[in-house]
Amino acid sequence: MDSTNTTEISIKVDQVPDNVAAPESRILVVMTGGTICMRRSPDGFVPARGFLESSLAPRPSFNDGSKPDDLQIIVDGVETSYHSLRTPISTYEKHVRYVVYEFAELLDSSSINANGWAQIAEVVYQNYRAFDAFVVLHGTDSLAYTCSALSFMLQNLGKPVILTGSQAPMLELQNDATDNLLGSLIIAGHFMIPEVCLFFNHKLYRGNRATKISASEFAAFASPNFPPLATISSLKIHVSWELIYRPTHIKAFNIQTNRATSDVACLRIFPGIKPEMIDAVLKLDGLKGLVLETFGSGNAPGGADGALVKVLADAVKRGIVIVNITQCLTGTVTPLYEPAMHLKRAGVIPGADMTSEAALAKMSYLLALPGMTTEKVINQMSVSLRGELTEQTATAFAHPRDVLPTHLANLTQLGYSISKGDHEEVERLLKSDLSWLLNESDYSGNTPLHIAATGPNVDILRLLLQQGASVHIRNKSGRTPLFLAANAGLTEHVTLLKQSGAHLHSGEMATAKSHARKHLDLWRAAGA
Ligand code: ASN
Repeated sequence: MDSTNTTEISIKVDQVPDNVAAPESRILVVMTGGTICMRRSPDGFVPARGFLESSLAPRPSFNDGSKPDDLQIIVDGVETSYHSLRTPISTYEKHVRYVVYEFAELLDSSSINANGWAQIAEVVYQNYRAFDAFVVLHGTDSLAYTCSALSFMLQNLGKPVILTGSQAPMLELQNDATDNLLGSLIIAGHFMIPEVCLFFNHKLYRGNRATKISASEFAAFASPNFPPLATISSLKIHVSWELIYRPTHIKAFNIQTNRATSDVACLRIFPGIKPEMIDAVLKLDGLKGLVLETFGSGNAPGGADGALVKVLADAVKRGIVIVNITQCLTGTVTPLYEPAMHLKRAGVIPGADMTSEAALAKMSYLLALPGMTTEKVINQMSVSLRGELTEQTATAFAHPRDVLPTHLANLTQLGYSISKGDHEEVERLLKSDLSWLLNESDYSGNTPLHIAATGPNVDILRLLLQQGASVHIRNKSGRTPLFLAANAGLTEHVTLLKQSGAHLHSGEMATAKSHARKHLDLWRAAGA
C-alpha cells in the first residue's frame, strides 16, 4: 500500500470527519500564580483569582465571543466543569480552545517547592488524554527550576507542556503577559513539540536549558548553551524541528513525583572559600547530593595541601553525589586545567553544559527514582536524559539552512519505503540523521507514523516509535495513527501504539464508537 492509498482509506471511511468544520486544539491552562495574575494592593502586587474572567474574557485575541461549552477538568480524581474560551481562527486555520485551572493557593514563585511541582505534574497526568497540550502560568523567579524539574518528572511526554509568566501583570496597561500567553497558546495549539518548554519574549526554549537573566527586562530568560526551539516573528513561527527532543521508548506517558528538594544543595565557589565551609554543607543531615558552582571550565581552589579537594573526595566516599557546574553562562565543564582534573579524580562529576537549575533538578529526580544506586545516579548525571546537556562524545551535526526540496524528497521516499514494508530502507533513511522528519506531514497531514500504522510491517512501526515519532499528531481529517490502525483491523499495530501511550482523540471518539460494530474487541483495545 502506498502513502496515497492510506490517505484514501482515512477519507473514505469517514465521510464527515469530526473535526473538519471547526478544527480546534484543546489546551489546559494551569495557573500557579506569579506576576502574570497579580493585582495592585496596599501591600504591593499580590496574586489574584478569576484570571479567565478578569484578564482573558474581555480581550478579543483570547475570546472570539463564540461561548463554547464547558470543558471537564480532573483534579484529585474528581471531574468538574470549567468555563472554556476560544481564540479567533489563527493563520494556521485553527482555533485554540482552552480552560484555566487555578491552584487553590496562588503562589509568588519564590515559594514553590517539590509539592508544587508534583501538583502541576498530577494535573497534567490526570488530564493528559482530554487535552492536546498544556500551558502552565508561573512566576518568573523560580520558573527555570520548575521547568527543569518537570522535564524530568514527566516521563515519555508526548504532548507540549509550555511554561510562561510575565514581568508585568496582565491587568497593567503596559505588559508582556498578553504576548507571552498568546504565543504559548498558539505554539502549544499548533505544533507537536513534546517537551517541557519555556516561552518568553517571543522565544520558545527547552525548559531545562533556560535560566532567568533579568529581574526587569521583558527579555527575562536565555538559553545560553542551546538555541531556541522556536521563535515568533511578525511573519511566522519558525520551529527548529531538528532540535526537538522526542521520547524514544515504547512506553506510555507517566509521572514521577516522589522527590524531595531538601536532600540536595547548591554551593557557589569564591576566591578564598574555606574547605570547612564546604565540609559543613556536605555534612548536613540527610544531604545526598551537591551542585558545586565552580570557575570557568570547572576549576576550584585546591586549598592549602589540597584540603578542599580532600573534603570533596571524603564526601564522595561517603556516597554523596557531587556535580561540577560552571558559574559561566556559556561553555562546558571539562578537565582542561589541573584544578578541574583534581576534582574529577576526587570523584566529582563533570556536569558538562547543564545549568545549575537543571543539575539540581536532575539530581533530586534521580536520587528519588526507585531502584537507583549511587553508582547509577553518577552514571546518569553525565548522560542526556531530556536534552539537558550536550554529551561530550556526541558529534555535532547541523542541517544546512535551505533544506526544503531535499526534505520533501526524503519524506516522500520514507513514506514509500514504509508503505512497501521495506524495513531495511527505512532504517537506512533514518540512519542518515533524518529522524527529525518523523513528525513532518505530507499534503494530507499524514506523518510517517500514520502510514506505518496501516502499513504491512509492524517492525517499521516499532522502529519509528523508537526513533521518537509522535503518536498524537492528527492528519487533516483529524485522525490519529491509532484510529487508522484500528480502522484497518490491525491488532498488533494497535497494541504497539497503545504501549507507546497512544490514545484516541476526543474528537474521533464518536466515529470510533460507530465503527466498533466491526472489530469490536480491537476498537475496545484502542480505547473506544
Ligand atoms: N515574584 C514574581 C514571581 O516569581 C516575579 C514574576 O513573576 N515576574 O512569582
